[in-house]
Amino acid sequence: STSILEDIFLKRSQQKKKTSPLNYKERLFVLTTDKISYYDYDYEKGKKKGLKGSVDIDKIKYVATVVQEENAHPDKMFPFQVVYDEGPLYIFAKTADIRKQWIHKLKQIVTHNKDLAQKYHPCFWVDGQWLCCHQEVKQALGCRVIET
Ligand code: 4IP
Ligand code: ZN
Repeated sequence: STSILEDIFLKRSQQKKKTSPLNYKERLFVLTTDKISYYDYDYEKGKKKGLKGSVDIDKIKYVATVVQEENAHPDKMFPFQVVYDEGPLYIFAKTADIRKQWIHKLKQIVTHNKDLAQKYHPCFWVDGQWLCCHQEVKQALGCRVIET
């Protein structure tokens, strides 16, 4: 399907395994009506290389900004989260406007998803806990009601 939005963002590793490193990679994100995919990007050729991962739109539970961490690096000023059954995918936009545009579009696309969340975590999951509510289980229910 055709792409709705494309942008190069920094993303945090999802740490699907307990032993996965916490790191950040620049990826080309492509949003279509059924998937959000991210690719390795070749700056010299100005085109995308291999597919690194994707999230099916119908698995998404909510999309929201994330409260930025104190003393956040300038590259990490505008985080947003795409939460699905595997947990949160943290993405960092370069500007507030681009972040707003992606969240707006994503919310539109997921409107009719089953099992949309009613609560979320406004802050990051770091070092085995949610910075917002200090719960120590990644799957813990959100601590803030989503305003619609
Ligand atoms: C990788 O670290 C990359 O950050 C991956 O991101 C990430 O996968 C891996 O997390 C993480 O271990 P190294 O490159 O140092 O191995 P990308 O796929 O963008 O390259 P995600 O799941 O975030 O795509 P795990 O938890 O998937 O292993
Ligand atoms: Zn919380």
